[in-house]
Amino acid sequence: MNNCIFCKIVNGEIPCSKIYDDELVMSFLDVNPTSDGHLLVIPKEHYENVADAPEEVLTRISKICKKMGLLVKDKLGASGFNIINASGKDAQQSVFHLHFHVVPRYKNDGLDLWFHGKAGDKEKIKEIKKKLLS
Ligand code: DGP
Repeated sequence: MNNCIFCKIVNGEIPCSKIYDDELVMSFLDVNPTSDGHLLVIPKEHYENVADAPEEVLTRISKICKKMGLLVKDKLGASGFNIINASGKDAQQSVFHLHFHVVPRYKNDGLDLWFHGKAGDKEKIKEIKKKLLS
């Protein structure tokens, strides 16, 4: 893909702090880290997001996300990690080359990356279920 920043990273046209590389997948440090060791895991082929990526690519990415999560626990002393993906502009995706964030978490790191949902309307949930199963 012309002009895709992550394709340029894959092709070595722009530098990155590479941590993992195989024939399908790469992982490198995010330039705008949310925590120490924040990594991105991407396919080498260009896919826009989860919606257009083949299942075998997603399977490999998920294995490497686990590997990277275990790496930050082992090497950086993270006590946990979040694996986060944005698929689509309205889901806050900003780089349109599929990627998963592996965000290391540390005891008392003060980050709050989780949902703060409130109890949903039961009728609406029923309607949505009907639509999804229709
Ligand atoms: P998202 O909102 O999920 O599309 O996040 C894209 C991430 O990509 C964001 O955390 C910053 C990171 N990023 C953007 N450009 C570069 C780059 O050139 N190099 C690296 N290492 N990360 C980048």
